[in-house]
Amino acid sequence: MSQMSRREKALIYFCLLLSLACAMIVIGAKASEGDYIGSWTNYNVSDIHVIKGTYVSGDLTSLEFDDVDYYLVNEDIGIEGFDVRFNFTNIPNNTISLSHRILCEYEGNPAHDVNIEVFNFTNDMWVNSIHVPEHSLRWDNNSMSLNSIDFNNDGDVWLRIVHYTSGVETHYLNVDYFQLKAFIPVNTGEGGLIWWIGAIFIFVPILLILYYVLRRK
Ligand SMILES: [Ca+2]
Repeated sequence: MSQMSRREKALIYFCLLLSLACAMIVIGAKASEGDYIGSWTNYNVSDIHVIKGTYVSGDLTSLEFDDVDYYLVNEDIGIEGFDVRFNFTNIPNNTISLSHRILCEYEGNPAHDVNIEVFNFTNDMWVNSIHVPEHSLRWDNNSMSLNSIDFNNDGDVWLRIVHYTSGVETHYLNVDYFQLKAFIPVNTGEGGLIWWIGAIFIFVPILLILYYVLRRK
């Protein structure tokens, strides 16, 4: 093998430093709490249960698209207006954060309390209430910032929309679109696009160096 020039040596050192920097970024980001490398995956509702209120129309597919095809529930009169459960299943156990996307409309009294809540399996309680206003509201990428250990029970995540106050028969809940979003880190190999890009940047410079050295022999 002939002797390397200073320019060739500099190129090899540069490639090695690039690989090292990429490796540190990938490993460091994975280790930083709240800043994992991974991706958000959307999940459709698996089951709906109207605990209180009166079912009017719609089904699971109504909740999959923003298309004015609603899941519609009428308030019960005189008692707690409605309590509609939206269950999600097969959520990966390594999910570290949960969020949701919803487009719904509460056609009722703005003074009434309508909330989206999530079930805490550790405390056995509905928590993290988000108030739903009277008229149409689109929530997109609205992070609930949940530590999914408490809210992901072996793949099950439960959300509900609840009307605490007494119902009125002319009031309705329309849900056009509802999805759970789960942030899945890449260390299990799911949703690993960003990780793979980082990995490629780690190994490509090394492969280029090997190719260059072998070619010179
Ligand atoms: Ca719809």
